[in-house]
Amino acid sequence: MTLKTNLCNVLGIKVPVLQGGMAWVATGELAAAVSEAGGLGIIGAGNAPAEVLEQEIKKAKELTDKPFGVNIMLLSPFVDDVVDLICREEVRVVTTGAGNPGKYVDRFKEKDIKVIPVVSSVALAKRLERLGVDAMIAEGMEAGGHIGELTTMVLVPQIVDAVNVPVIAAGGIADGRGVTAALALGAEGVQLGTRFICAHECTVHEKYKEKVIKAKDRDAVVTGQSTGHPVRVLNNKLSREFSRMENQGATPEELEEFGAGKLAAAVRDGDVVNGSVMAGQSAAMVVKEESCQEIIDDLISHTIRVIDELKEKFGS
Ligand code: TUI
Repeated sequence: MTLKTNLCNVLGIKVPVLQGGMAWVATGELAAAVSEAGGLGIIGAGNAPAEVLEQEIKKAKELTDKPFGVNIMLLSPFVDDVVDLICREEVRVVTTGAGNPGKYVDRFKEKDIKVIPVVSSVALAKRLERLGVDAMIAEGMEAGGHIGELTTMVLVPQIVDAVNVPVIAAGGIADGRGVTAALALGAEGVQLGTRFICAHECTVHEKYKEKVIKAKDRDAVVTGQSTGHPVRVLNNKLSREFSRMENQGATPEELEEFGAGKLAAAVRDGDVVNGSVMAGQSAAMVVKEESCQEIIDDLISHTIRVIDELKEKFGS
């Protein structure tokens, strides 16, 4: 038994599961492992220069023949170089985050690269559908990292009603119950970030994985509300210090300077005290380290089980 939706045909994947293109976390190795497992692996370009991303794309191409994607973080200073590189490398799928990718859509379409923006409002979704994007990710504020204002539960059905392209639900999904809920809301696929942080193939520092696995229900907090770029992280000394600075009226520039390099410190050096441990609310539901294949197989079998149980309970 498997789970197929139209999105699988659009993207050339076996199961409608995308791995979030997390900055610093989603390397070529992780993306390739997710694609090999039947989902869509996505490399996170984050704030990296194009040369760094080029190496990750090369790694992914060595490890898999299956389609994979690259996430463009639109606030990156290197975004134009990254777009050039993706077109040159003919990456099959692009997802975007943290802004409006409108001005790049035509260039990707010319190269037959599928474009899937993250949208956090109905207005942006409608605008991007008119430009011809292939699908959209409706990401609720349960997600980790940079977030919008609406929850997955209310954002997904509104985006589904507003557009005709396939919608992928993200934010707060960690198991088959979440996948089932997303499908019930009208999504044709799901994107998970936090659970894939704890994949064996994810190269983040072990301490980062441990912090995610130990997280409890209220440990994923939002900082940076005052900067206009709210970010969800796991509570630690850094997040408390950041909130204290915000409450004392620090300027967005001061906060940005204070936050610089902190994600890398957590991911690469394992500094989970003074580093930025970005993760979603679903961290509390991630209980062990597993392979990407185990994660995807578990998601699909759990979803099928939950749907069967629902039919038994309520179906005729
Ligand atoms: O992009 C993400 N998650 C991220 S990006 C990131 S790196 C970063 N670090 C610190 C500050 C800012 C970024 C870490 N995590 N998720 C996708 C996402 N996109 N969430 C929200 C949005 C979004 C927000 C506004 C998408 C579109 C948008 O449009 C604004 C507009 O122009 O209409």
